[in-house]
Amino acid sequence: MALQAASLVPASFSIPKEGKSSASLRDTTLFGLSFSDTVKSDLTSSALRSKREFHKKFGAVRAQTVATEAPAVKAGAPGGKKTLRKGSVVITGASSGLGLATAKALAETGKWHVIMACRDFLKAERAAKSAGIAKENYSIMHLDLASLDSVRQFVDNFRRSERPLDVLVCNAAVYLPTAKEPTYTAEGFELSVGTNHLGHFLLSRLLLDDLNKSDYPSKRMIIVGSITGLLIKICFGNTNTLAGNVPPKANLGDMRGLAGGLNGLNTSSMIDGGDFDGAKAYKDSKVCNMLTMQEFHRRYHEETGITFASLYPGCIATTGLFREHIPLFRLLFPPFQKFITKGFVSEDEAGKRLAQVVSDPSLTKSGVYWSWNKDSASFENQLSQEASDADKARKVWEISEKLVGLA
Ligand code: LMG
Ligand code: NDP
Ligand code: PMR
Repeated sequence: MALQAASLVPASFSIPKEGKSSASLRDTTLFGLSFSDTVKSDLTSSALRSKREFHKKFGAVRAQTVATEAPAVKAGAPGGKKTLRKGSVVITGASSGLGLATAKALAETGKWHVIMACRDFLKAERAAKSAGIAKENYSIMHLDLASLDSVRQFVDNFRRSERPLDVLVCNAAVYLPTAKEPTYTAEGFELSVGTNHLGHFLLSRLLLDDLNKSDYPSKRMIIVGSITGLLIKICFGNTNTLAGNVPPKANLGDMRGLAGGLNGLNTSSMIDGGDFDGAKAYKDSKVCNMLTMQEFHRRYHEETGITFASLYPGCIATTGLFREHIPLFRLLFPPFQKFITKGFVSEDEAGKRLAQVVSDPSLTKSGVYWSWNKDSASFENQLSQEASDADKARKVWEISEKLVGLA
């Protein structure tokens, strides 16, 4: 399986040295279908006006692709100062919450072009507009992580856009705490783990090759983790396990459910093989996200120089993540986090934190799980025993690559 994974990276591959320019040739020979045709199918027939907007936008995407072919660093002013081209970052689930706030924070610097990888094109377009993101700083591409076909289609479309990939942010997630019965992705995986972990697992494995081809000085892959099941320093600056101990706790067990495909038919819909619990499924999926980041680091950091990182952005109690929770929870959760746990962070602040992990020159260390203290300074946090277990990480990786058809 390690061989399989390595085969994603072409043998002729060379790692660009920092600061040197080696503009990469991207695969432009994919399929006869045009990008606009593919995304068009996501638009409802009644949305003609937005469709026109989309075509305008799409035109802009194509026009911009030429400019991004420039080498990452080129000699600038006669003084010899080198200039860095705009970075190109893909953010999944950028249509709301943390993803949108991060897109905004990065776009505002003028140094980044954000590819918002979203399942709902019109929602993403409206969100970008109302966040005030300038149109030359973003484009939207369709991605539904609850369908592996869609993930593969996204990768094809992205490659055809001929943009470089400098940073990938796996941010999207669903949380279904009140669901009594499991629901499933297109391939029949329980929806939370299927979307949050397996969809991102396939996406990140496929895009590793593209990241590798980038000549940007600091290439990064970031998977948004959480406090779930972790040791974390929040309250009063002391290590405490309170938040990670709110039941139901994350636990992958022996992964018999995952190995069986989480389909709820001949196997459990839960990773550990237990009865369905939507909150636990989410927390388990976050543990998988953090294990995946570390496995990427172990397998690819040295070879590729890519920085692999995860983070806990703080408790962003106001986002759409809690949309499925009961109204009482949605009402009480923000003040509870603000005034009692003091773990609350606004969407804007959390967006700035994730934007730091994307672009701050001081956050280049790989394999790190970033957190922030109450003065909003970043620090390297410790992962819980389960989330830092190398054998578990390898097992999640190997089972996941079978499930998504990579092994
Ligand atoms: C479970 O239910 C489901 O059963 C499970 O299937 C799964 O979905 C899981 O995690 C998801 O949820 C959750 C249920 C019980 O919670 C609710 O949905 C009800 C809403 C409770 C919201 C919690 C916040 C309560 C805050 C109350 C105070 C807010 C006021 C703020 C105003 C400040 C003004 C200054 O959830 C539970 O886990 C039990 C919750 C029981 C609520 C009891 C409230 C106690 C609040 C005080 C806690 C004190 C702890 C302080 C520690 C702070 C450290 C210093
Ligand atoms: P939101 O619900 O606001 O954002 C989640 C995003 O994921 C939305 O844009 C949503 O799209 C997208 N998404 C959901 N399903 C899919 C799918 N199948 N395909 C593509 N995109 C999808 O929540 P947050 O901003 O809070 O969550 C962002 C990340 O932060 C998550 O990884 C979460 O686990 C993590 N996190 C959040 C914390 C918090 O306190 N809020 C704490 C710790 C971590 P759409 O807009 O179409 O619904
Ligand atoms: Mg939790 C240090 C205190 C702390 C922090 C930082 C969080 C973060 N939470 C804390 C404490 C508590 N929470 C306590 C004492 C309780 C019992 C009242 C509690 C309850 C609670 C619930 C019911 N908390 C929750 C829920 C959710 O449904 C959220 C969840 O688990 O989503 C998966 C949640 C969260 N608390 C947090 C954070 C960051 C969340 C969102 C979690 C995430 O995305 O992983």
